[in-house]
Amino acid sequence: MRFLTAGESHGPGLTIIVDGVPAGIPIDGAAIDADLRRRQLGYGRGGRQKIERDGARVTGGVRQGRTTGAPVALWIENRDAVNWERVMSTAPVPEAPDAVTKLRPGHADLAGALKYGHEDVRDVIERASARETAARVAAGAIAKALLGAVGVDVLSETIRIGEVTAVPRFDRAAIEASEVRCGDPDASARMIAAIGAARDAGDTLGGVTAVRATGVITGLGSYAQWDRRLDGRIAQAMASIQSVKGVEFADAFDAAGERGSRVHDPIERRGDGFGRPRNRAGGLEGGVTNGEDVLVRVAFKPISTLMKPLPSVDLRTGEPAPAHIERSDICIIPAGGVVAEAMLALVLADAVCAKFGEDTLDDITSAVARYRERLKPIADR
Ligand code: EPS
Repeated sequence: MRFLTAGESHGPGLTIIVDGVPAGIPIDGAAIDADLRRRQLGYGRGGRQKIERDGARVTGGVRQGRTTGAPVALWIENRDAVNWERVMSTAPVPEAPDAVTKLRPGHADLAGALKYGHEDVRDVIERASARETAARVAAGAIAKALLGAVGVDVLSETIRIGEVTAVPRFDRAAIEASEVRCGDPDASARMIAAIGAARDAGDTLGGVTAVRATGVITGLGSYAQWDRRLDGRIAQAMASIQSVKGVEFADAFDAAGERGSRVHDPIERRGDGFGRPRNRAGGLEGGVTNGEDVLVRVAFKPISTLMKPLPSVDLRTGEPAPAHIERSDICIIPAGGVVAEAMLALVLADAVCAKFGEDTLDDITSAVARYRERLKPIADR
């Protein structure tokens, strides 16, 4: 299962194609839209989220509430597009729109303009924008539907905003009740205060989201080749999210400073099979899922559009000029968690299809049930 997206932040909308989706997966349009709504929420979002009412129109690959095996096509309208018709016109307009030439440090502006030879940074901003993450969340909802049918659930929780940290508890109700998607009410209040203080200072804040997949089937991914290692594939998917600068499994950066005896997870009997009393491997050993929860932490840099801009240079003149200012967010960590859920779901769903087939959901569920029967000590099979 793979997906592609197209569309600009202020163009007519976002196009999504999810290919390799097995037939027979129940698709609930309301569930896709609920995830899109979760991505729009969060204290510290910018004015854009007051304009948009993100919802996905399914335009292919689903009939009578079930996938058909054809590519799933989705469309998300940008309601803001009506305000940008002249600037975003695909046909040339008589008087060219004003060019953006003041470069924002931290955004794709400089690297993108130099790479593609653009003289108007708007050509970079529009596609580099995190607006594209709405498309990822819609694609991720299709992956979550497949995973749900085999008992896998994905959830994220904010564990850091600026200097405020929290321990993840993955209490879904508490997370969704928090304006920053942090289940600890005390930390949540302090995170909100930190975002307010950053806003007052004309500044922005980054943070960390923890993502957990439960019910993970043992044996997804492989150690046999570098590009089949699932931890590597998850890390790539996470690092591709706009603003992401770091990825770790469980608490890997802390574990790196400890002795092996404290870091590796002892193996014990659990039920008919095997289990672990702790999970510092984050559910992956040798690039293969070991049946424990997959635990990933994703670090987002602070948003790079600053209301008090950093020193920069004008792309056209080469003269010093403060960075370009445009409407943006103060903090996107609550939304980033929802995007990270989508990316983890897409990688896991693809790994499920790679192991159990990609034609029909029935083929997959019966193969998973048969396979689970042999996940026990050899003498017990
Ligand atoms: C976003 C939409 C964008 C930004 C944000 C994410 O809308 P606009 O540019 O119209 O305000 O708010 O993107 C960024 C912060 C960024 O740096 O790219 C969205 O829908 O998530």
